[in-house]
Amino acid sequence: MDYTSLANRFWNDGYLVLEDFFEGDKMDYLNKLVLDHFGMKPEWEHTDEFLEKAATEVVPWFPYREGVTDFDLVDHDERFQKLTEAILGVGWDNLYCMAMFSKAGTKGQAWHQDCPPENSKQFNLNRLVYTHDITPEIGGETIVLPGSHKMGELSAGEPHEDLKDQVTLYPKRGTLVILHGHSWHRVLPIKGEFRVSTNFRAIPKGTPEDITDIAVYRNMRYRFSTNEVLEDRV
Ligand SMILES: O=C(O)CCC(=O)C(=O)O
Ligand SMILES: [Fe+2]
Repeated sequence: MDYTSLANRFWNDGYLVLEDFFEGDKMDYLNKLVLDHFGMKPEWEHTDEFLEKAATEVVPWFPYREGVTDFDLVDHDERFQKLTEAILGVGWDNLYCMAMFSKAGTKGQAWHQDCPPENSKQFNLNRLVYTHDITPEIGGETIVLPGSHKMGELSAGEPHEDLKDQVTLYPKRGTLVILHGHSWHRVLPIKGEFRVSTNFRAIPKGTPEDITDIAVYRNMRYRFSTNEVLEDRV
């Protein structure tokens, strides 16, 4: 694996898609673990205001915070760690591991940046692992605007509208998607029974641990720790 050229591509586009990065049987095992945790009808964890305004319907689970270490199957993968280091440099660190579940008929996630983009050196790195196929039938495609990690603040506007030059990703079981936290991205509505993705978030050296507390949407900035709209955008 040519880590340097992959890292260069990442820094150019703001994302990378690597199919068949993880073995299918590991993915099946982790997918079952996530589904067993959530059941098919988990309660929302976010406030009604957030769900409505952010047009984002997803339930997070932080397995390590509950002592569930099975996700080491991914986290301890040497290629995964080397690729992360090629992108973030020495001294990078894990931020947290978050499995995300969305059920049938939900909205997905509106356009957002995971953290404010004003300081280009301060960002989270999403390392998204897909434990089942995302297909046009299932929905929940991940959409990203290439190069947008260098474009500053997400444009204000409709939470879910199509943007020129957006790229639609159909990650499969075992696909790794690496995505810069400043890149403009969203998730389409879910048509199938469920959608699962697991994000092994990482940070470069010197990044505050609460970097993802404030997210930028097209209609607001939102702070999760206080469940607060910090700014309305029009
Ligand atoms: O699940 C995905 O494909 C993307 C989720 C996302 O926006 C994130 O983890 O920051
Ligand atoms: Fe995101």
